[in-house]
Amino acid sequence: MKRVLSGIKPSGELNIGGYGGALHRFASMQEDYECYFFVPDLHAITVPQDPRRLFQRSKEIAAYYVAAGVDPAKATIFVQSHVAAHAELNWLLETQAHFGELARMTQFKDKSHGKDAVSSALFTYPVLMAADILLYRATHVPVGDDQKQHLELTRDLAERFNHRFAPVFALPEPIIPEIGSRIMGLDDPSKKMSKSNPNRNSCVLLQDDPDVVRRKLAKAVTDSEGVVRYDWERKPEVSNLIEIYAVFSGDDVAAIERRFEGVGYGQFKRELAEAVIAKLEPIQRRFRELVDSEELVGILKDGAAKAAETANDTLLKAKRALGLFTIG
Ligand code: AQP
Repeated sequence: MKRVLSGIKPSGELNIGGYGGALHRFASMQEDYECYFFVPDLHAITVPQDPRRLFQRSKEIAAYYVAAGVDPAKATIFVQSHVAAHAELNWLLETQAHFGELARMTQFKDKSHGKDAVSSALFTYPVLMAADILLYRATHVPVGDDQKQHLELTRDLAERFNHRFAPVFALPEPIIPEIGSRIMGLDDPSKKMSKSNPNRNSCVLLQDDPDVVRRKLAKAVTDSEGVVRYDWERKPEVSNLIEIYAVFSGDDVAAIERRFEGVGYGQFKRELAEAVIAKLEPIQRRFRELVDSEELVGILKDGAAKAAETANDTLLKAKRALGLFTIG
């Protein structure tokens, strides 16, 4: 059975980067895989979070999963901190992870750069990510470009554990989509579009009104050539907008280039905005119904119970393999 695990951190308001890299594929994935979609709230707190906002954002991310078409009858939707096995397996795997390999993680280097007080949890974040994946014996993990290194570490830890103790874990394969795996900031195509970027014009939020979407995309940086061509080397700004267009329209890059041949950036950006708005509108409608509803609480309770069954089974096997004194 092919099994997928994926999640989006409740570390800020969801933007079209997370949509392109993750959310927009969730609904179709549930047809081909047994899917676990979770809200990684324990990951979010590796950097400071406002507690009230974190609470609300965790609900929001879960509501977006359902609003974007994930069916709780087909996929398991849950919040990471509702399943205690994540924190437990994290600890077991930390005993197997090497300081040096964690120190090589580029995301840690980026996120800790220039900061005085960095939590030790930010450093060990990839081990928790490995625990998330290995608990469910996920065979496939959809990841954006930036997460490839963490998935490699997951495979290394799984192999190390299986070799030293017993074959408890499955080795996951990455699914890196050709389109949408790196959506960059609208203000600066050298930086990933990110929830924690304080510049609100750097991204389109999933909850932005149509006028805000139009304004932000109209302001997105471009070059002065005036040609809609996909070329990350020479035209990163325009390539980024083409990438977003491809995610939201479903068209391939060549078709987009043909469609906008001889047309200026103004027209391209207007049509891009309409494509984004058309996809977001139904998601926003369903999101508003769900976000503070009992229906969502019910989905998450059922999801946590289902997730815990699989997770606890793996955790018990890992504990036994390590020689911990298990009872029951
Ligand atoms: N800009 C992006 N382009 C493509 N994929 C992206 N992802 C996130 N941003 C982009 C992918 O979405 C999945 C969920 O990501 P996440 O929210 O759990 O973590 P993140 O990558 O750290 O996201 P942010 O927005 O940058 O959050 P902060 O600022 O809080 O760290 C992942 O598969 C990710 O690759």
